[in-house]
Amino acid sequence: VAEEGMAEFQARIDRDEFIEPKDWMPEGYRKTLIRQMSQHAHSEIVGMHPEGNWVTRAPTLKRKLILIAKIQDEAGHGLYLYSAAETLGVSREELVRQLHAGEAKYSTIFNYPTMNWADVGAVGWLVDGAAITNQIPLCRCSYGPYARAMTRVCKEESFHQRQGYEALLEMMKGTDEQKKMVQDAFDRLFWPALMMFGPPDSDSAHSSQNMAWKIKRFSNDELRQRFVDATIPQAEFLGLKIPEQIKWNEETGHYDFGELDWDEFWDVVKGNGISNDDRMNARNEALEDGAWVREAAAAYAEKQRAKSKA
Ligand code: FAQ
Repeated sequence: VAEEGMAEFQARIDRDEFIEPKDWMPEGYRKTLIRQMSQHAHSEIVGMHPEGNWVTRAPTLKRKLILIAKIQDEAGHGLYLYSAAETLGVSREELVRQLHAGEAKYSTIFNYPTMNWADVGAVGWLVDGAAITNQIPLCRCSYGPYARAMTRVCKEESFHQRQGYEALLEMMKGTDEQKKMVQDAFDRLFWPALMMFGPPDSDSAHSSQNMAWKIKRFSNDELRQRFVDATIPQAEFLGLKIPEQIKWNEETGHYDFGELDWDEFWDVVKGNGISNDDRMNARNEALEDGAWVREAAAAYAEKQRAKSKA
């Protein structure tokens, strides 16, 4: 029976049908989706921190408003994703517990600090840009609630990407010092942004099964290449100096960019990045600081329940 179920499940996937929460699914499918969706949700929530660092120091009222709106959007993305993950039978409390206990992963990129205002623009341009490249195919992933959440998330990320690029364009019209800040942000954040796509295909443990289940539609390396090809012309338009190892390859019709520092990547995954501790401390402090709000809300709900019974 299990084998028949599996064959029918794969046949549905092959017909490009969406799998919905109450449908039968293999345990491995459920598990890998909970893993990926929760890591994705955690990334959205932890991703609020590097930009949150700049709300009080945004250079103008307009930039501050845009930044606050963007950070709120990221919180919203985290909430859609936790809700979508809950349809697989895990609670949001449990997922958040795993994050705070250091048991769950989130994207390595958010363990790099935002050192100057240009970094905030670069997060929008490069980090949201990489996120969209990875997430557009997820709008067609086989699990319905995840695919539907991604449709809205991608629309919002597209605004985030443009606002970041526009902030940098503005700085590139400014003083030499401002131009240097943009170059510095690009030099530091470009490579970590490429690591958002995950390890090389040869080291990607989940890829082949997740491609067969159409959770993934393209491999880590394919999406990374797509992002490099789209981003280098944008960097040139900004007037940035492109790293020497990046070269247009006439034969392949793509940019070559050499090997990334995968030791650094795994080191950050393990928790040893520059900002890993800061991010987790900030999350844990926020959890403690917010305890009274949760207690008050629960007490109020209990009171209302008692009243409606009376
Ligand atoms: N960081 O076998 P694979 C955003 C882990 S959202 C940390 O290739 P898979 C919005 C991976 O989990 C950014 N860990 O794994 C925003 C696995 O570990 P496990 C987040 C990573 O799942 C913008 C192991 O390595 N987006 O930025 C990373 O097939 C601005 C082996 O890897 C998503 O999560 C990494 N970079 O492919 C917010 C998108 N890469 O679980 C605020 C959804 C890999 O076995 C401000 N996720 N690992 O212990 C995905 O598409 C996939 O999960 C991949 C990885 C492509 C990330």
